[in-house]
Amino acid sequence: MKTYTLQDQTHAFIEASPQKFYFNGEWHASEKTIDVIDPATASVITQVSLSQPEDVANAIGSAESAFKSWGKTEPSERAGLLRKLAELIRRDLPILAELESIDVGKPIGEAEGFDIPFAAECFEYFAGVAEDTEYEVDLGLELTDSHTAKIPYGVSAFVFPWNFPFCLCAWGIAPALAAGNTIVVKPASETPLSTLYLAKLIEEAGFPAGVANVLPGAGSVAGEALISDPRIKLMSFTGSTEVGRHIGEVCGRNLVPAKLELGGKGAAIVCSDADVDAAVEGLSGALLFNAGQVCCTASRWYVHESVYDEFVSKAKAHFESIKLGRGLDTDSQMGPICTQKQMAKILECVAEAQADGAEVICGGKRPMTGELSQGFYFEPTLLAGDDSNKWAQEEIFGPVTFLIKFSDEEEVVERANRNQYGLANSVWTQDLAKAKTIAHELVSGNSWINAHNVFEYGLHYGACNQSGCGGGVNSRATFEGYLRQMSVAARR
Ligand code: TAP
Repeated sequence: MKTYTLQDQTHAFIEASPQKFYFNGEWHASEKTIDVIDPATASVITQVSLSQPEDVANAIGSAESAFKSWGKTEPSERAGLLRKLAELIRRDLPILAELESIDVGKPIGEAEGFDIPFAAECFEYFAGVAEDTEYEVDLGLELTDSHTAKIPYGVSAFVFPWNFPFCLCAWGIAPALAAGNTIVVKPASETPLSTLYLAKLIEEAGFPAGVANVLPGAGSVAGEALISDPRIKLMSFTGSTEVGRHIGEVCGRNLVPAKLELGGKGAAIVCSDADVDAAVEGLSGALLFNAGQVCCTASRWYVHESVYDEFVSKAKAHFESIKLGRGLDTDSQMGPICTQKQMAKILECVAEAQADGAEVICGGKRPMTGELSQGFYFEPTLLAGDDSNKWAQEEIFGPVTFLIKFSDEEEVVERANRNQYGLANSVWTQDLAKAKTIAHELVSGNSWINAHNVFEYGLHYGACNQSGCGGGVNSRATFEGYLRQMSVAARR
């Protein structure tokens, strides 16, 4: 086993405890703090100062003042700062990857190979979009000399979850800043470290004071203060459907547009003519990535009866071969669950699924001996049964999937669509024409073919039903969503 040693700069960052929060170009602290826990060992990494409602109010005030000039900057100036930020993220990639690995529990290779570089790319992508957008579009009408002007909203508020703190933050704030909005960000209380480090880089890149503000704080205190402040002009939330519904209600009262990116229970349909090895590898890889704490993962696997036994035995062998371990041990293939609370929830869901008739084909437990018993680990788990089981339909958010045997391809699409969510599904078949038909029939924001978790900047990633509304991420449409349209007209 190769154990990774943290860089001196990472040590220096976490030793500056309690970490301060950042607004109006300055670092602030409150008397209240929270312990940041390493899920691999349940030990305290550092402490973070929790922002209070008055801090949030002051941050919104500074973002409102900063908007007066930031909203009028040339797109090329904003793009230059975003590219500088991307350059700094790449420079400090090892530090950011280490922070993400110890805070979330994910294997260091995942953080180095995906979370951090993909976030840097996001700032570069939206820098380019900001530069090649037409901000005044002539309407060519007969009775009026008129055009549409695209204008940033003003202060945009962001609340993020704990599963991909750095990457999701980039997906949210890059288009908002590129479009000329100012931002106030509340990261999840469990995983604030990489977002606080990002604030340091934002400061170093030279963004004017007040343009970008980062305030960790409790959802029920700082989060409530942020979402309910009437000075915010746009709300963006990524997290659970339950909290998303509450935020939608609060924003509705203030008539603030809300972009809600919520939970999911993706289906994968493995047809009789699928390449079984590729399906097992692709779906297992997608499910076990980030220990299954991925909103868009597939956790209902509908497998055709003709390939079911082969598929299940290969998936079981794959799941049982996965090496659990600390994110910093470079041979770990899956890390711990991010929080103790989430680990306890997964255990409960599996027990309920079993009580409701599901068979546990492998996993279903947390390791209770040795080093792993100290952390929040959970074994890769295959459940099998009927899709009427509650946990075949509701999000578990862990390395657990539900296998369902089917016989009729037309009927299975209808069954897959009988679910409250609408985030991401996939279809597995060697018949590409059939794949496209099924992909279109599946009701979701994203339909993938012979792959699961497909991301590229420019490819819109959105949601429908209980998985969210009001936006989506990663495309030109996302950028346009951070601009309001105004008509300017004179009679001819
Ligand atoms: P939540 O419990 O919903 O928490 C998300 C964020 O909301 C946290 O920062 C939390 O603060 C804050 N919050 C809680 N109550 C609040 C309130 N009353 N007002 C304002 N903010 C409040 O979600 P989670 O457990 O962190 O994340 C897992 C969920 O996120 C899953 O359902 C997953 O599917 C979803 N998710 C969706 C996506 C997309 S793109 N659709 C991506 C990732 C995750 P505290 O941390 O202080 O509690």
